[in-house]
Amino acid sequence: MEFIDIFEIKKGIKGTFIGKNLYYEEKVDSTSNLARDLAAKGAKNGSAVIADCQEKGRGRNGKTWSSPCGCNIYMSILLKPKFSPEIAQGMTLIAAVSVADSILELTGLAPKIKWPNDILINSRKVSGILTEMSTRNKLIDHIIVGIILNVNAERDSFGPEIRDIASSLLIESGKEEHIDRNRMISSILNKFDRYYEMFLSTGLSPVLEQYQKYFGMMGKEIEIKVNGKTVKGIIAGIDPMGALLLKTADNQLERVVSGEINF
Ligand code: BT5
Repeated sequence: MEFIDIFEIKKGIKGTFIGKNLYYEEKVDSTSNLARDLAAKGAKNGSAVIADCQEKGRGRNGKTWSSPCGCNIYMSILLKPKFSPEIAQGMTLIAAVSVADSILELTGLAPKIKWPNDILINSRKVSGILTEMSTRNKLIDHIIVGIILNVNAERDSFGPEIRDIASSLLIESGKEEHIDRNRMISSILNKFDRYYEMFLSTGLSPVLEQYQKYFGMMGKEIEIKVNGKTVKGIIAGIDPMGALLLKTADNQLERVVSGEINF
């Protein structure tokens, strides 16, 4: 087993903003909850909260996220931006390309992004992102970008309900040698730092360009649940705000901001 070593992670941080302040706890209920508490106590914009395991890791819409100890990355990045709440969802895309780039660079595996927040390898989920926003008077108070990456999890660490759909970098690499989580964390934070700077200066387009490289879903026929209603269509792209564009049967272009895709 390899350990999370905050000094190693710090050594690998190249950016000047994201991850400059790091918080590490061995066990938490959820790194995103801890990030929220730290935000209330004045933690700095760009801080990252990392844990070795989570007792109540959560996904979207109250779904749970199994978070065993000693093998994966559970991390939340705190942002206190001045941009408008409508573009906050772009943070999910920034996190997705940061994770996908890091996987490709450090392991040579071929990640695919399933819009909006899943990263798959060989059609199995290895990573998920949960972006949560808190607003005050219609302005953003803070955003917490929660990132999980299954790095060295073994197949039997996944419960039966996810064993067929989940995987880890170690499993997909087919190797025995564990992947260094510290290097992976620094890499994700460095890439997030770079893409976030680009986003602040030129908007989401450079991020989207990179996102398209990993987006294996163009032209696919899908069903998606939007506010309890099922919408069917062919994926036509992603717009400059990060929303999914669907061509429906009556040839309309429908813009979907969030939802769960079924093929
Ligand atoms: C996500 O939710 O994919 C976002 C998960 C974000 C978790 C991070 S960890 C750090 C931070 N702290 C938190 O408390 N949360 C964030 P969603 O798209 O709703 O996907 C949830 C689904 O993923 C579940 O219903 C399962 O099908 C599947 N799943 C659960 N555990 C998994 C695992 N260990 N590996 C792969 N898939 C899993």
